[in-house]
Amino acid sequence: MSKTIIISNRLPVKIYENNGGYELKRSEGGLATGLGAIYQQGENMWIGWPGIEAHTNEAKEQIKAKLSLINLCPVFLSPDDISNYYEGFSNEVLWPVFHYHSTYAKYEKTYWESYKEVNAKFRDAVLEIAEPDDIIWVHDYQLLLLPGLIRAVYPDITIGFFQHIPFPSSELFRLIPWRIEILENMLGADLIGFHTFDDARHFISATTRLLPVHSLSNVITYNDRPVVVESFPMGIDNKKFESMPGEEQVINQVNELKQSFDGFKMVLSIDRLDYSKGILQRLEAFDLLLQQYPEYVEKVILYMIVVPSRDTVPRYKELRDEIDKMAGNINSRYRTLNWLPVHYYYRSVTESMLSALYNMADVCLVTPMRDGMNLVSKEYVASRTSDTGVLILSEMAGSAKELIDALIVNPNNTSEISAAIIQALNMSVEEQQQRMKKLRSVVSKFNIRHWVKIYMDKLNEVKDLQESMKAKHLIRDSRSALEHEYLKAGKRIIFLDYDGTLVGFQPEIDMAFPDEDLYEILKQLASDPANHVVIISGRKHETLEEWFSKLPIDIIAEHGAWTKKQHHDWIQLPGLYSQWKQDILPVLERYVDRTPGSFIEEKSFSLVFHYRKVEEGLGDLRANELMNDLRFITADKGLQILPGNKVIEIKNIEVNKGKIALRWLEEQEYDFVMAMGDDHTDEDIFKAVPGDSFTIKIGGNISAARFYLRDFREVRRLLRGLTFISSEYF
Ligand code: GDG
Repeated sequence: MSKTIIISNRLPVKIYENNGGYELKRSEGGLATGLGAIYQQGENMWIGWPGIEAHTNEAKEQIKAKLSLINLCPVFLSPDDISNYYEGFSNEVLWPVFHYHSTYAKYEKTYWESYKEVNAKFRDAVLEIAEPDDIIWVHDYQLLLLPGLIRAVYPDITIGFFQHIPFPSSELFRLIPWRIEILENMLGADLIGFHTFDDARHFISATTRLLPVHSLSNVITYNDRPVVVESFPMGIDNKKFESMPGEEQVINQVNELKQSFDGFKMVLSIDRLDYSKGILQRLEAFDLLLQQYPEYVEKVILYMIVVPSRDTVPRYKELRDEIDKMAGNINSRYRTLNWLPVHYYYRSVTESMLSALYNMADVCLVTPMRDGMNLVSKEYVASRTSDTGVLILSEMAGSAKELIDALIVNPNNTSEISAAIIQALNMSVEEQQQRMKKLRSVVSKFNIRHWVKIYMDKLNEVKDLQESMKAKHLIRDSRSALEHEYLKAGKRIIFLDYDGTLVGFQPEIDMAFPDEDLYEILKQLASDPANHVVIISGRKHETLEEWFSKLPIDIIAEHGAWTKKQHHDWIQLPGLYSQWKQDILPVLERYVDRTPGSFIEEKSFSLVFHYRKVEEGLGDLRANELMNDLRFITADKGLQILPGNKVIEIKNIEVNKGKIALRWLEEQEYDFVMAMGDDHTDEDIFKAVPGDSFTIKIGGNISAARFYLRDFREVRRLLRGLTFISSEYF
């Protein structure tokens, strides 16, 4: 039976040395709870760094044995690994760039080398226990290379990847010197998850801009494998936070807090020490409030917990010093005999104290500069069983996308934050309850178990999608079936699209002319008396005439508006008109005027807007705009708007590759039909021809064709192969 393996940098456990042995304490974090339902079952496993250095093999074995009792498996890291892979590459390159602090990044080659080595260490640990039909779920930015490293060994294994921190705009991501390797390896996963739609969007645009890959909505096809990119906003263990206020220890702590802060409104702030959390700006906003509204002196306190984190890194130490200074400065300026404005603690607190604080706080102030999600905001909401209290939330936190009934602020705008604090302090109980109820229902519905379930369901769905596409891959394996049918047939018809099928995609349309190799293949193919070869293209008939009229083949131009049978003249499809062009042309010209790199191609019965040379992204934007505009203008003109590969074609509705191909099929009986094409227009042929035809999509996206080939080179190889077998046979 297949098992599930979870991998993250850190195992969800704390290990202590005790009397020459080791003691374990499970982590109580939300992720550990959510994934507990998975990794604690049967043979399933969680692999990660145990957070402790083992100096001897004996120590390693002891730790390993202890962890294996609770389905955990350690990857031991050396002090060098920690300082280069973890503190270095993960926290001094990826963390700052992904949190939009790119100027803090230190692009050290040694960090990168270590990052690669440690990701390979994790891969080795996975390979020790993984089998090809297992499900692998990799977590977070420390292990971006792991999906690709595992995929290289097990090409068909199921791999999910989830990133807990933001994915930045491609303009920031591209600053990283090793961006290509990072993206390629992330694409080793089948499903790539982020907290928000914006992160997913940024990732898709980074891949399509930096790698030669295409995306269709949220599916990126990489090495013939569809990779799905989606947002899965992570939730918390809401039940735990809802029930804790009823526990005796929490009740006692709340009572103690009440005694100490009797008569004061409490604004709560809890974060790890990090420049992404906006702690200094928050203090500034509180300072501003006291400065501008002295009536709040002796009325409100800021209870601020900063949990120690990474403070061996100089940047973090500096931040800590600045927070110390600023908190001290506010206190020294405003404190009175009975009142201290900022209660600042640089330490972590117990879970029960955390719950007591969530319960005590009239306002929870969460103002990160950037945060993948931010669980503190959700924990505060879940803890407010009375439905009172106000959450002030930064629009830069992932959770702001869901918690829309909070007071949403820009964390850089200190006056907006201080105004929000005042609004919160003065909010009526009714309004508090209205807002908090809505917030609580969101947090309760999208909880951590729900998150794990929808992620896993989607991962299975992606695998099914890949399986369904795999049938089409079979052109390699079906080659013998194809050859068998080909040899058996007495009368064959072969429809060949031109651009993208027989030749590669060129930046200039006129550069994509046929070469000697192609002529040779077509000549050979057409020389077999059993073959009827038809080039069926959207190109102008004049161009196709120039290129192919000397070959013993039929030609269909402009998607069927013009046809030419061997030894005959060109015939125009009757009943077509082109007066409509004078209305459409000015519209297209307007678009060309404001879209550098685009141009118009005029054919007898169609107009084409080309944008293959337009800046990535802008072209698609203009194409969408243009399609919307044209929809109205073309409605009553019997025209069709046809989006293709970096083109939009406007043509008579009567002109259709499928319809014209059928005419050929009606004229003669064929016992072998093959059709190849790469874009939307070819789908009409795939649908029109008999179901047992060999329909082949070039490029491998979702299609009505039965098979696919990767590119024009594979097409040529296949066609050349067919000419050989028939000549050998006869
Ligand atoms: C990363 C992403 C994303 C905090 N202080 C204490 C304490 N905590 C707990 C909180 C909360 C957790 O730590 C902090 O989680 P956050 O989400 O707020 O932030 P990061 O640690 O930066 O987490 C973040 C998250 O991954 C999950 O995907 O949301 O965006 O940066 O659970 O309660 N717990 C205790 N004492 C403390 O003093 N016991």
